[in-house]
Amino acid sequence: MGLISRFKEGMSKTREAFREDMNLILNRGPAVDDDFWDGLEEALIVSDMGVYSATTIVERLRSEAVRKGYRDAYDVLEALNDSIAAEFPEGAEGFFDEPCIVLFVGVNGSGKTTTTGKIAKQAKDAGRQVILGCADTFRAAAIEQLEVWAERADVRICARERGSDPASVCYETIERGEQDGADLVLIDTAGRLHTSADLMRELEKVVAVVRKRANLPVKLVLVIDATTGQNGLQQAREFNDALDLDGVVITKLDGTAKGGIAVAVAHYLQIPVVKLGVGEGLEDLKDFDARDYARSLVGDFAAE
Ligand SMILES: Nc1nc2c(ncn2[C@@H]2O[C@H](COP(=O)(O)OP(=O)(O)OP(=O)(O)O)[C@@H](O)[C@H]2O)c(=O)[nH]1
Ligand SMILES: [Mg+2]
Repeated sequence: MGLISRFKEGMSKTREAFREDMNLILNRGPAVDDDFWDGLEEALIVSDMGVYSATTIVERLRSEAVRKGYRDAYDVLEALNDSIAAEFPEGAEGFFDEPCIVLFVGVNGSGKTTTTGKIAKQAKDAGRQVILGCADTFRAAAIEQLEVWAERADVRICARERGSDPASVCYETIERGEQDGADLVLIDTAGRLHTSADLMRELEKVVAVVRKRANLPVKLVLVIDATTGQNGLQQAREFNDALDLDGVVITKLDGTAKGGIAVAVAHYLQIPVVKLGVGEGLEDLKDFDARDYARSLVGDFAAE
């Protein structure tokens, strides 16, 4: 299955659930009344967009409905994709294109190492000079795991033995990157719970060292597992409060009914979703497109 169809397939549960909810409402008739708006809002909330973004989307549509004179529920649903897409701030396009140092952060098992490897591969294929840094010196197999990805992507890697200071590994990675003329430095960090004060402080320290030593712009990317649903929003808030994030990658969209979390995170944090993980393989990484994403989430009522 191709990347796009895998993504569409993964999101199909969200889409079908939404369509079922909407069909129940539309069966009563196409009138755009209070029941319709309430039903629409509820259906959006159930897709894991979060109450606040669902409310914003519905309010935007409501005022548009008056302004543009939508005649019935189908007119509204036709405009729904645009309204969802409007929740995503700009900045996804070309996020990794300029020379930069990127740190991937997130809770345990969210897909940081996998995403680091996939992005390395994409960049290498595009002719970039890439180096990976393994700042996960905590987990036993972390170094070997990133080494496998470095080999697959055919890029260099800087790692030290387990238990080393992650900030020093970053320092060394940047130094080596400089020597190699690397224009993309990708640093994988250890998974940590956003609720663990000690580990969050450690990460703040790592970021401070990187910023100080950096010869290129530094970008902090949070990796969120879509299947965690609304907990992903809490993670995003805590990581953003501690680090001031630049972008978000949403992973595991190949098998979830919780794709709405991307909307919630983008809405609350006002940071771009920069890539989507749609599988475990080297190539399973998709560029983010707001309208595409909206369409996969709620379907396309206009097309029917
Ligand atoms: N289906 C699917 N699985 C994924 C995706 N991204 C990562 N995984 C899987 O999720 C698991 C965890 O991925 P890792 O990349 O090791 O996650 P991590 O955040 O580095 O984990 P820690 O370093 O332990 O915190 C692995 O089994 C990956 O193959 C994705 O987009 N889709
Ligand atoms: Mg990892």
